[in-house]
Amino acid sequence: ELRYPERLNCAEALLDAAVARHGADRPCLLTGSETWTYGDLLRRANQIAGVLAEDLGLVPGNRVLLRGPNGPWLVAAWFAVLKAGGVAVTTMHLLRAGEIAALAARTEPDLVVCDHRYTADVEAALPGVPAVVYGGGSGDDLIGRSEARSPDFAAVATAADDVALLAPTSGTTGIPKITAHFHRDVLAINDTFGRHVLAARPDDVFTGTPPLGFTFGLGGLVVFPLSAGAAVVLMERATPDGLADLIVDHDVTTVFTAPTMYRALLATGKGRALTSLRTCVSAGEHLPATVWRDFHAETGLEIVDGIGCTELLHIFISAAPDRIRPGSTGRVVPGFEAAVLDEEGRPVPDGVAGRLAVKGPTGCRYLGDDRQRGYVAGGWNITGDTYVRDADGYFWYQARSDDMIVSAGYKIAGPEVEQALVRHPDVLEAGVVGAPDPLRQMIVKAYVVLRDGASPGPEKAAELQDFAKRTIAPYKYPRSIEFVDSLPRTLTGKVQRYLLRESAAG
Ligand code: 3SK
Repeated sequence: ELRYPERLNCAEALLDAAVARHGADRPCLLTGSETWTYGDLLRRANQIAGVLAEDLGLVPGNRVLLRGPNGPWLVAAWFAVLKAGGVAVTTMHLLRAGEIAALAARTEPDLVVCDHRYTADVEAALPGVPAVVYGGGSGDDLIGRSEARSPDFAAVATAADDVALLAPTSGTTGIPKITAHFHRDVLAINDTFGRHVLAARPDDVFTGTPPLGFTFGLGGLVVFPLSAGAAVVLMERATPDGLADLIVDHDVTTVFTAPTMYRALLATGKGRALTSLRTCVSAGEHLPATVWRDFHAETGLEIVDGIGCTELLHIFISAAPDRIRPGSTGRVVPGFEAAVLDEEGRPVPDGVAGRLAVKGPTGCRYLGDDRQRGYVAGGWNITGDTYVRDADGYFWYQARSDDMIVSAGYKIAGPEVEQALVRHPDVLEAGVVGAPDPLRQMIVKAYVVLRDGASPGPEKAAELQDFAKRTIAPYKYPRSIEFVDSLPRTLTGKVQRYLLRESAAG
């Protein structure tokens, strides 16, 4: 069992402790143009905490919605909120106004901290909520104001089980669920997956593609490297070539990304140049054995697959490199329990497929949500995945057991895309499912019925795709659109998604 002191501030336990242990001069956060040492990050986080607490009136327990692409100031703001005793509401910066409003309706933020390039949607979504902007070089933004502040800030003595993070996760219906995580949970992900699988070292250099607004990224690009005293190279936007070059240029040892990017890295032809890599972590979607083998043949590296979820904060099933069985996600990470259940919630024998359930030190707790009952039973989180466990305790992914579309590591709810499409004046109705895809594993496919007078065709498809990208986060847009005369329905009028899925599978 993991034990933490009763009074624990995870930001202090991570950042102040790293400076004390590894020294202020150690490189911490790098970008293409900047290097922040551990001392720089601590000072800037403290100065921002000063602004939040003293100028903006943040009091412990206040919720701060953070919005921005991966970068050092976002990391500093995250630490600042936590040091000041606030609760960080993590968001994906690509969300549009409607999606932000839906999150805010549930999380009720007291303040927004936003990258200067992403303020428009926030202003539209949260008109009454005070917002402070960073970046853009204006002297009176958060950065400018923080420079006049003391480099020291005494962290608020939060309790280990005070809420530190509110992390949204897309529900299958498109209505987000908000998971609540305690200060101790942030340390617990390092004391489980970090210690037993990753085993990072101070001389490691991390990078990766997941946004910090997704807990996969927050763990992989902040919590794990800082727990080890390692450096992290942060990228705002990753292309396969850009990622490969960055790995080479910075002698990156540890990368966090999804299977789609491992495939794409191979396709760059630069696989053999990735000689500095030691650890490659894959999560977000199932890693097929073929991708594992192709990557191993090209680089000699064994990708560490893992399954995690926002509900449990990070990875709970995985295998360290010397224990990997290609195609299997791995074994339960020490500290967690996992089971495979039938429809009635009873454990099935090894070798039989069922719904994956997990229990552990990091959750699961939804914020004021009736759906808690459907997803959490006796402390077990019922995931949306179908798995088989073998006699050696290895878990083998079979399929999603719900309607979620997992595309290039993003989880996308079909109904949310449908709701976006029907807001277009030419769309009468839409049915959205996943279609198999060689690169992204799944793509979002929309079956669209147009209103009388509108003409189907490639131009209309492109127009609807643009409309979807403007209405919801662009990664959710339907990459394939098929125009149909009607959607298949049951006698009671429900769309028969399984028929659409069969059609999409060809
Ligand atoms: O949701 C996921 O796929 C995930 C994977 C690893 C770690 C954390 C998360 C949320």
